[in-house]
Amino acid sequence: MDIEKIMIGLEKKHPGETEYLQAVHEVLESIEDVVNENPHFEAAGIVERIIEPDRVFTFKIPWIDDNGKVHVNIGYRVQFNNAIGPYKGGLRFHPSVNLSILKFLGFEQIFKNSLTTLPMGGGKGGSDFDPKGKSDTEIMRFCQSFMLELWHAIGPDTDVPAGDIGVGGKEIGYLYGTYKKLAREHTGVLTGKGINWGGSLIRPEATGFGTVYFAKEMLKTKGESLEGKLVAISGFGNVAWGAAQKATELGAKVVTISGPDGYIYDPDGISGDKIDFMLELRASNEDIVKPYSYEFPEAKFYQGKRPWEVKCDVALPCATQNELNKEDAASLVKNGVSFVAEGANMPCTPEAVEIFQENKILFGPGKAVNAGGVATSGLEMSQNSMKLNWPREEVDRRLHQIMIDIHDTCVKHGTDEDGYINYVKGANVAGFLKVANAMLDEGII
Ligand code: NDP
Ligand code: 2IT
Repeated sequence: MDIEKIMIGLEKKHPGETEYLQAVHEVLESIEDVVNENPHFEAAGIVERIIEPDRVFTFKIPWIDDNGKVHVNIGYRVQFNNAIGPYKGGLRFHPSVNLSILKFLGFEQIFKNSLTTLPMGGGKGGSDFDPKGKSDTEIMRFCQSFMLELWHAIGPDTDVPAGDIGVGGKEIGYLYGTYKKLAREHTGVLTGKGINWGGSLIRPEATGFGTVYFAKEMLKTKGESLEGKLVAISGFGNVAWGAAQKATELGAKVVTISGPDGYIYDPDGISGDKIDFMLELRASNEDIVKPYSYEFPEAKFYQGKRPWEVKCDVALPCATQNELNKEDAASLVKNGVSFVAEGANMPCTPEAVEIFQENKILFGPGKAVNAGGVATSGLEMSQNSMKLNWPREEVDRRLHQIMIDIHDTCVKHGTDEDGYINYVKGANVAGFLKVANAMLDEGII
């Protein structure tokens, strides 16, 4: 396989789609050996076919604000690959959203969903709509307009969207209500639903919990546990709070959270009522973490800075893509970090990942580490199909086991000759093999 040639061709077709090209490049580097060892993959054009989405929907979303003013946003759904199950992946509402970002997320989702062991293909969607500062009725009207276009393209056995940045339980509710009205059916077409209308227990905290379950397994390979460890977390959204809660429960001390305005360092640990306050901050729709330092004076706020300058044993980037660069990685290494696990999707730049790996620091990539979110979405789909609800303990037990299994799969496919576990390689190879073999079985289509 000639990676350079494939990348040049892809860039020519999709100029400027930097995040998408970055994600593809990383996967190609990891799977180069298995593709070369399996000429039937090349003969069937598996790589060329897996790196292009099956189709992309783009649509206009007009909506009216509370003052009667008309706004127009752009909506997307990228249906990337359905070789092993219906397209599955979140919706992101954020002003930075563009096709490149959604294609990178949809591409990553193929391998992540494959790793979960559940039958789900890869997809992603969203809009450049900014939910920040919008009233509930504005968000509702926007979601209704979004679904008016999208509902034709999705279905419980076709494509099952969920949440991501800017899309939580509230938005899923409005989207679901609109779908139900248009399709005249009550099915598991979205995940992350409310518990009274088809949702699964544990789904809200699943990504954060899964992240920590995975990190726990990483520590175990070195004979260590989270007990007494200092943990730095970025972000303060859905993934960050679940991770903070579970890490604390397992005996670690979480010393940072962050928002776009800067980060909070709390030497006493962010736990209990402090996590509740973190959730209040997030619900305020203002997206700032500074008020935490007014509420808890022992905590310090660092304006415009990222948490990667603090001393910690474990770093969990849980905010957004490319939020941890090579300088941040060098600073973490200097301060003695031993484990880095990505709660967000692709938060570490390729240069940062290289620094961690060169220094033999165990590094878990998002597609493995944060797969607990979509895995629990898969469990929600199973419950919807069976028309029953599992208790909290049952969902948590399954989630935990799935994370242990993903970890073991990464170790199996990613352990180098010197014993270092290259989780990036392990996740990409294992995720790829299952999908590639399914594509082989299903023919060139
Ligand atoms: P949320 O919307 O709950 O939280 C993300 C928050 O982080 C946003 O409010 C955003 O603020 C803020 N943020 C953005 N950039 C930064 C930054 N540089 N530093 C600190 N904070 C920032 O989203 P989630 O928690 O759901 O998602 C976080 C990450 O986890 C994303 O990468 C997502 O793709 C990934 N993920 C989510 C899953 C899920 O189930 N929700 C599953 C797997 C992965 P602002 O709007 O101001 O930028
Ligand atoms: O990035 C992700 O895996 C998610 N945002 C969750 C997707 C899902 O379908 O639950």
